Amino acid sequence: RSSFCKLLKQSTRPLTMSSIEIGKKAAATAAVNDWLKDNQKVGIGSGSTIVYAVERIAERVKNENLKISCVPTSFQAKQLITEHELTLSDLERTPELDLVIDGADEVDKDLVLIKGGGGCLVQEKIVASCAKDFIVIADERKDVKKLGDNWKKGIPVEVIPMAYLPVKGKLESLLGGEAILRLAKSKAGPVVTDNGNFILDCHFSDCMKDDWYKVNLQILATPGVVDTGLFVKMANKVYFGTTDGKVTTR
Ligand code: ABF
Repeated sequence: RSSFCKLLKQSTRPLTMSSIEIGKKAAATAAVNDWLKDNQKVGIGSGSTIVYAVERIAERVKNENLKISCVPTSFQAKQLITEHELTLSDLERTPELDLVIDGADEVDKDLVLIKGGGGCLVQEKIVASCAKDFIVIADERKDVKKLGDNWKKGIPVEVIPMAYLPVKGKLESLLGGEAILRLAKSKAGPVVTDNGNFILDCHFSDCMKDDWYKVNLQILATPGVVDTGLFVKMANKVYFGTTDGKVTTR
């Protein structure tokens, strides 16, 4: 009887993707369909939405016999590229990119982004800065009126480990909120980035929301800061996918 119940449970379990995943896949697929062209050099972002973009890139490379080389923004991205048998490159061989596709944690009405929830903000910003077109893909939860509306972790800031405490104090006075050292899931110690650095998740007061360009420069001026997860005036276009598979762009 118990095995019959087990079977029944299995057969009635919904096999569909979660609605959030539908949105991520729709945004990623639309962006790759619109932007990927033969002979391009493409930067590959990090996170969960980019997985769908890489799947679509691999599909198009195979079906249309495209020649594409890919530059990763993280160890995860590098693995995705090789797992999908795409051509792996780097910024030494390919310093200028046609296109970069990446996810985001939040996107505001002016296409200012918060990135770095996955801890890869430095490489993501470097790679994005080398591209002619920087295209962002996200599910609709990431679309906000003002940065900080949904993303409660604040602005991720990568810091040199020996400087994290003085930087924390300076950023707390600058931003008017707490700068929290990001801990590993096990809580055994800080998260260490692909560059061997720490991350401070910096909460900010409401008045910061008016001039992200200036806020970014102020954070960067603090010795010990490597870079911030604020991407200002970088994205060309953002694709948002909805839970029913529709896509809107900005
Ligand atoms: C990377 O992945 C990050 O900069 C951002 O934090 C995150 C977005 O992740 P997901 O696609 O899983 O929402 O792009």
